[in-house]
Amino acid sequence: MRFASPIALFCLSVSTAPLVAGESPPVLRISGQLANAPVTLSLADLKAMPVTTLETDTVVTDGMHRFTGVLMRDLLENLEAEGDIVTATALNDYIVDIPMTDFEDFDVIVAYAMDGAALDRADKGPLWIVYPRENHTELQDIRYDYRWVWQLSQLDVR
Ligand SMILES: Nc1nc2c(c(=O)[nH]1)N[C@H]1C(S)=C(S)[C@@H](COP(=O)(O)O)O[C@H]1N2
Ligand SMILES: [Mo]
Repeated sequence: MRFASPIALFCLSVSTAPLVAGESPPVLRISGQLANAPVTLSLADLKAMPVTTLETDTVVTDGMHRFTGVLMRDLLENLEAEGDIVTATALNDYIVDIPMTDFEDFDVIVAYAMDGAALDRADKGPLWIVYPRENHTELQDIRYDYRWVWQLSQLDVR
């Protein structure tokens, strides 16, 4: 594990079981205006944070699905992120700017599982930004659809 500091940070601010460093490979790099940048997190790091589940449909799947993950708001607060924009990058080099206000206004999650199964790389995984579009009609809009970054690999706060 190259960056040990995020683990210490999460232990300080989140009351969960201690993490085992190096248990799984990095899946998410977070850079930019943080207390301690960059931070590289594994799935184990994310799973050790408070869990949020969200039931919603999506524009690319049929019917309702139950997503499991971490609130973007919690993740960014834990890292003491300060900024107006989060630039999200995916494994397929898709890039989109997301206003920080989205995470204050809505319970947006970084999902690592759908319907109880891990999201795999061949199908939107390992991480997918998921909006609670079922609960907010204003989110049922193309402006938000393109912020549902699948195969998420990086966040840059500025
Ligand atoms: N990684 C990644 N995420 C992405 C995209 C993409 O090309 N790559 N397309 C975005 C856009 S433009 C939309 S409308 C939604 C749905 O895209 P899809 O139909 O290509 O799955 O996902 C968003 N997330
Ligand atoms: Mo799109």
